[in-house]
Amino acid sequence: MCIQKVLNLFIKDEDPREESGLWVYAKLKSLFPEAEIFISDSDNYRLCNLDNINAFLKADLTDQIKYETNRMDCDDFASRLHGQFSTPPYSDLAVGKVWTDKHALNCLIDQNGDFWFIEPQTDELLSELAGWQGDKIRFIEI
Ligand SMILES: [Ca+2]
Ligand SMILES: [Ca+2]
Repeated sequence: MCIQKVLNLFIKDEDPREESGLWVYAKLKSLFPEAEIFISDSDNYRLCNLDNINAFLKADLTDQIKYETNRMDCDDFASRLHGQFSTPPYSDLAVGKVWTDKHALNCLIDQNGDFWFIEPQTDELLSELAGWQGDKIRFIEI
């Protein structure tokens, strides 16, 4: 799917579920009580339609970039993908960046209120961390 078609999906997302920053904070804190949670926006967040997110991830080329130790490794993939979601019409989506004890990756909250990890190196959505991604969430910025 080309990026213009992906843009249209988000522009035409006519009945999005939105929740406040406080709601997002409470959701994340209930899932990861020991993690530091940083909420960037005071406005409402648009919860993610997973079909649209998968179309976005398919069109976006972050996962195609060649891995290089330090210069283009997990933190850079996660920052790049978070950046790709940081212009309208995507920038009010509940998509963020996560640091675990071993790894950096991304996350989202879907329209059912469920939390997902996004692995920016493979475009996979995961309900739980795989072992190599770490055991403990340290920080989430959303
Ligand atoms: Ca991709
Ligand atoms: Ca790096």
